[in-house]
Amino acid sequence: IIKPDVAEKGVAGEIMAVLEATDFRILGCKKVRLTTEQAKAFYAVHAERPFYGELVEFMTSGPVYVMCLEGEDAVARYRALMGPTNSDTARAEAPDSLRARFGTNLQCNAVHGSDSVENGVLETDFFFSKLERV
Ligand code: 3AN
Repeated sequence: IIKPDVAEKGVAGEIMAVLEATDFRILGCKKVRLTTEQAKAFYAVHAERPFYGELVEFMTSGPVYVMCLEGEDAVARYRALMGPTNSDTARAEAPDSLRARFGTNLQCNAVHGSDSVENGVLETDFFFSKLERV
């Protein structure tokens, strides 16, 4: 997901170009504005975390681009490409990562990625029908 902090900054194409240049195939892609209910459902795993409310508010604050990606070792490779959760940490530890380059801080960190293959399946099923993944 290209999150609301950057989705309308004109860098979505740049982020997608990085993905394609690093051997990810974009099987599905769309721009959506999540409702509160949808964002709550998507982040249900974080429901007990103290930042859940803020996270839902942030993720519904503007449009996002959601993508379904395919590639060799895609989850691990994409998480490395994203960098650490906090963009400030990312700038110190992984300056070429997407969160270092495009994000601002812990919450406004530009991009989301699934943390396991299992969650990748659940999360892409959340956004895409079979017809939309080609
Ligand atoms: P990641 O996205 O690196 O897997 P998670 O799953 O721990 O990180 O967190 C999900 C999202 O919640 C993060 N991308 C970030 O936007 C937000 N987040 C995580 N920790 C905090 C926090 N302490 N305060 C505010 N937002 C947070």
